[in-house]
Amino acid sequence: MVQDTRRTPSVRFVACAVLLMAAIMAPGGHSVRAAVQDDQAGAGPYPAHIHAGTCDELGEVEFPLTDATQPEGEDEGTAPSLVVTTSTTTIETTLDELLLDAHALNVHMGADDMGTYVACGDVGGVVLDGELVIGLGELNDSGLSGVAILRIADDSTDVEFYLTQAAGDDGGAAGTPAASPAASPAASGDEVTVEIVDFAFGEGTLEVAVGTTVRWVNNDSAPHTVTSLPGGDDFQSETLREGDEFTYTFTEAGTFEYFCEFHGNMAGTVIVT
Ligand SMILES: [Cu+2]
Repeated sequence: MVQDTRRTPSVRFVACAVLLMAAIMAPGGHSVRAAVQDDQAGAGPYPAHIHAGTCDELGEVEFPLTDATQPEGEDEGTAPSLVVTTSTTTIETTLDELLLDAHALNVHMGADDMGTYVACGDVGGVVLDGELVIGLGELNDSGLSGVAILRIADDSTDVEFYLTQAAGDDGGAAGTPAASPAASPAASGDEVTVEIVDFAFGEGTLEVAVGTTVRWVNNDSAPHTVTSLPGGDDFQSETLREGDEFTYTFTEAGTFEYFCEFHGNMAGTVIVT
């Protein structure tokens, strides 16, 4: 068992892993999600690779893996599970060769945000009955963790992995109110709310009068920040988890651009007049 501090299993990770293994092993556990939920947090697709090196010190990409996506099909069962994405790839190397040097399975936020890593696992541990099971730990507060299975297949290796959003972060349809955008940003002298949902800041651009207080509410299961450009000089929120808020009062006219530190492609603008 490979153990290091970064992978010391948090309660959340263990909960996820247990849920995942239960889901994987449950007979007939073909809980699939409807396409409607594709834009849900945690739904991917997530690009992934096996890199040389470790999660702490990633090297070159050695084996690209297929993107992790949700299975398509009809929902079955009486209640939806947490969002799960999966990926299966056969790579042209034996498991023995792979284990000779350090390797890590690293997962990225998306094709347009390869710079943000969401989960990673070092390739090592007990090989039992031709299979090595590794844990994929959360990175960058993505809320995503999972399990990968590397299976000996003749002269190649089948790599399969599962990712899920942390339990409680996203209970599926029931937990989060449907996006009924209260974020139709009307300019007002008092307070305007921007809803953070589906990895976006409301409608992106907001126009307000000088003196307006803008209130950002994170309705995503993923954590975000509200960070002014450049460098959070004007305003900088703490990490906003689901349900958290951040407010800032704009006392001067101008154009204020901001972004999320975890998701570089999440950006917004406040135009103050
Ligand atoms: Cu974000």
